Order: sequence, then structure tokens, then C-alpha cells
Amino acid sequence: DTLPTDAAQSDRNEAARAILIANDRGGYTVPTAGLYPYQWNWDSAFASLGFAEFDISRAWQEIETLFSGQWDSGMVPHILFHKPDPGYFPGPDVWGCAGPIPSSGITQPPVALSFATRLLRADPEFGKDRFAALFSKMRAWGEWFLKWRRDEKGAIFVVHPWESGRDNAPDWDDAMSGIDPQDVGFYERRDTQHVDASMRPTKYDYDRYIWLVQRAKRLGWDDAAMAEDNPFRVADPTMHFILLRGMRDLLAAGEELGLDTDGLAGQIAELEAGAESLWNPGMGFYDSYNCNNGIWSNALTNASFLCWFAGLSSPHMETHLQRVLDAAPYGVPSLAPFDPRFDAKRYWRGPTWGMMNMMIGEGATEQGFALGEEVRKRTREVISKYGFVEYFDPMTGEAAGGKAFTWTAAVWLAWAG
Ligand code: 9YW
Repeated sequence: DTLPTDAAQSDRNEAARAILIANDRGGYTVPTAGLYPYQWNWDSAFASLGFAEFDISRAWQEIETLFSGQWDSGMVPHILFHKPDPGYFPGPDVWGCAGPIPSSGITQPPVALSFATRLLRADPEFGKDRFAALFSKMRAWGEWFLKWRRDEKGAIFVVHPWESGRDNAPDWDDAMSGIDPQDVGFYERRDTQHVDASMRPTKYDYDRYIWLVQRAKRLGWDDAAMAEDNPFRVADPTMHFILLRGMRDLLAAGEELGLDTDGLAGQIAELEAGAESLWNPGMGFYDSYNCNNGIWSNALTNASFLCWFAGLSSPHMETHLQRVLDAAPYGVPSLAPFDPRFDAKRYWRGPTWGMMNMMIGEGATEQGFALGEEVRKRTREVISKYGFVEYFDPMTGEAAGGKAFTWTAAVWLAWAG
């Protein structure tokens, strides 16, 4: 039996808390020391859930610090560079952004909208004023997505692979192949100095990541200018489903607290309708597509299974999840193992990510699918055996990427453990 005994369980809880505390830089948490030395947007949202298990005030502070970097447009950046650190590339100079705090110029999935609501539920008395103070900022971020990241069919798209948080997923391959990065110039990567290069995105990917940053920087990070002839617009289930869930949570909590929810219900209805455009009829699952040419990714990824987190009841997707879990004992894999592009150790092209599992598992359970609990058990097993690492080989469970990782520790405390 690989399930933890009571003593082992309390040791693991202690170890998970210790990771959050060690990665705390004073008001914000880094994903892992070395590899990711700044505040990342959705990592922070998960960190707040972990802190909520033992320090609710610190949990709120994590999200408040994140929103302190919000731009006038409503956008909340994917990285906040609170203090310079030469260990990460591309840093603030490469991005060249002018928000209230040095930052990147793209966003990340707005799971903080949902998790702020969870902090409120964990301690309503403590949280109600904090939630109210953030409410209009959270709504502004949601509205920014609807204005600048919504395509003709109503699907939410990303303008950079980093924006989705699934850097090298197959979802971006078609749009990436349309970019010719030969004028990108010399740059030195830092990620491959911290972890095994064979598990990281390739040079082909990085040239295009940096090329896209340079293009937007030239345009002054102006949303309207960037939208013109944008070579990279990919409709993304990660972004769409997490935003839809976030807006639902904002509406429910906003109504309870008597806040101004005007217009929210209509926005939710639009996102529900837009979700239909992410259904790939040929493959029979939720998928991403290149907005510029309509080409589907034909990729069954862990983001496909976020439909339930968004509150959509899709029994079809349950059948797909069963197939994927049958093929990958330590799933949910970030790409189905029967896809020829599957690569068990390369980042978002195969490995299992604990935080994705949490959203998939909880969503499935909310929809009444027994597989939700199965996902939780497998997550608990893989973390118990291999530790609080960044991600796992879905076939062997083997640990990969950064060690002592914030969101894996947080997911243990909030859900899996
Ligand atoms: C990068 C911090 C981030 C996550 C992303 C993950 C990776 C950053 O690490 O991206 O430089 O590649 O893909 O989801 O937020 O953990």
C-alpha cells in the first residue's frame, strides 16, 4: 500500500507548509527558488490556497500583492519582477513594460478570481472586506479578457504560449510554425542552467517566445496595436474555462456580499456560448485552434478536461478521461499518451501537473463523476512517492523539473493530501 500512514501524512503536511514558507519572499511566493525567482500569476493563486490552510491573512496578502501589479487596462501580468534577479531570462528589461510594478506584458489564467472566492468561504468574517476591496479589480481583469482576448466565435485566446501557462503544449505548434524568428538576436537562456535541458522547451520554441515579446515591446504593449495583424492568436481551453469559472465565482460571492454584479450574468452567458466553439467536432473533445486560420490542434490535453471546472457537464469528456487514465497510470498527462506528439518528460507535452489535476479532479467531482476522486488519489500517490516537484512523468511517476515547488505543495495541502 503506497498510501501514507498517519505519521507520514503529518510529515508531508509539515513538509508542504515548509516549502510555502521557504518560497515566501515577503508578501509573495516564488514558484521555486532558482528556476523561477519572481511572482508568477497563477502560481500565486495556488500558493494562496496552500497558505489558507494555516495562515488566512498571508493567503489574502498573496492575492493582494498580485493585484498591486494590475495595469490600468485591467490586465494582471503573468510575472511581477518585484526584485531584480539575474537567474531568470527574460527579465524586466527584455519585456520593457510600464505597469505599477516591473512586469511581463502578458497575463496568465485568472484562477485567482476563483481562489479569492475560496479564501472568502474559508473565513467569511475575515475575508469579506478583503474580497470587497478586490472585487472591482477582479471584474476589470475579467472584462479585459472579454475585450482583448475574445475571438469572432466567442472563444478566449492567448497571444503567447506563456500566457496560457502551458508553454510548449502542442496547441501552439501551428501558430508557432508561422513565425520566422531569424531577427531575434542573441540571448542567453537561464532555465537550462537550473534543470535538465532535455525536459525543457527547445531553442525552436524559445526563439519564437522571445520574438513575440520583442514584437509587442516594439508596439509599446498597446492592446489595440498588438491586435493588428497579430500572428499568434490561439483559442485556449485553459484560459476560457478558468475565466468562465472565475466569473461564476465572482457573481455568486458578489451577490452574497451585496456588491455591484451588474452585467456579470450576461458575460457568463456569453462565455458559456463561446465555450461551444472550443468543441472539436472531428475529434469529439474540447480543443484549441489557431484563430488566424481555424486549424484545430487535435490535441487531447489536460486543459481539455477543465470543462467541468468551468461548470459544463460533459459526459463525453469523462469517457476520454477514462481512456487517458487507462494509458497513463500517473496521469492526468498534459497530452494523451496515444498522441504521436506525446513526450513523457518534456514539460507540457506529456507530464502530469498537480495543479491541473486539482482543477480537473474538483470539477469532475462537482459534476458527479467518480473519476474526480480517482484523479485525487493518483495525485496523492504520485506526490507521496516522488515529492513536491514541478511535474511528473505520467507513465512512471518519476519526478521532473524544479524541486520544492510552491503549487505542488499548495495542492497537497488544499486538496490532494
Ligand atoms: C517559463 C512558474 C511557471 C508557470 C507556467 C510554467 C512555467 C515559465 O513556469 O512557465 O519560464 O517557462 O509553464 O505555467 O506559471 O511555475
